[in-house]
Amino acid sequence: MFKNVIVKTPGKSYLNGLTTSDLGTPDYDVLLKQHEAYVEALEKCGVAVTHLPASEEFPDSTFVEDTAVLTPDFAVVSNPGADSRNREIVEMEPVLRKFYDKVFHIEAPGTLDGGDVLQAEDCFYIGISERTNEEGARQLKTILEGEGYEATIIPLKEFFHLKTGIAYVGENRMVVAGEFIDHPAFDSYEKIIIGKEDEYSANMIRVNDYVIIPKGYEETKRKLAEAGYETIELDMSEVRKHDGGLSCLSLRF
Ligand code: CIR
Repeated sequence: MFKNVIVKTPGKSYLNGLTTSDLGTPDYDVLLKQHEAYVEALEKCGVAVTHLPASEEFPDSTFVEDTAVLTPDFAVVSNPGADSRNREIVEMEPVLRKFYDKVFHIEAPGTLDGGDVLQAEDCFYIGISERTNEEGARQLKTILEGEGYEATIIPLKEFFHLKTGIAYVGENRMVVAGEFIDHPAFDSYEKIIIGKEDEYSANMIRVNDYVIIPKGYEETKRKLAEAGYETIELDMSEVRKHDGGLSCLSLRF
């Protein structure tokens, strides 16, 4: 069960943020509405929402997930791999300290984005990506193992972040797309397989009694219903334009 989430309103500078997509320029007003709907959905899931104001200095800072890795007992402040995003952690750490006494850090030359970290019960999976390097992954693995968790490092082949293509929805079930469908690291899980066309919908979040999924993926919705999950669908169009998904917009703990 998650009790808390942290979110941050997107600033107008979001339009100048990083993206590799060719989906066009985000509409800021629509983005704000989509973010509001996201917060409402989280409230429906029964979590307390810490809602941070927009930070114009950091165009991508609404993607709070990348700044930390959180467990019930401790926080790990990440060291984001994109230069323009790295100092987002300076704004986030004081917020985390309100909830946590035990705070670890990923230190340079290690880099790590929270989007590359997936938790499934007591096991963590850490992707090595364009943003998370081997040193950052190794540091996180050492921290997690020192605290009694298991951690497996997964070099990525295609996905942007690890969680771009995989989600843990509880009950030993992994939602997998692309390179993770046949990845041996996930063989012990029951898999919900997402086809190429629906790949974007693999970035979903289980929050207490609901699974929040992007709107417009009927097959994904059907597969989750078949597995017994109640879903909430959200339009993510303006978030997707800047390579973001449902997990990126919150820290859940
Ligand atoms: C970036 O390039 O960093 C942002 N435009 C998107 C970050 C998405 N975050 C995530 O997948 N955890």
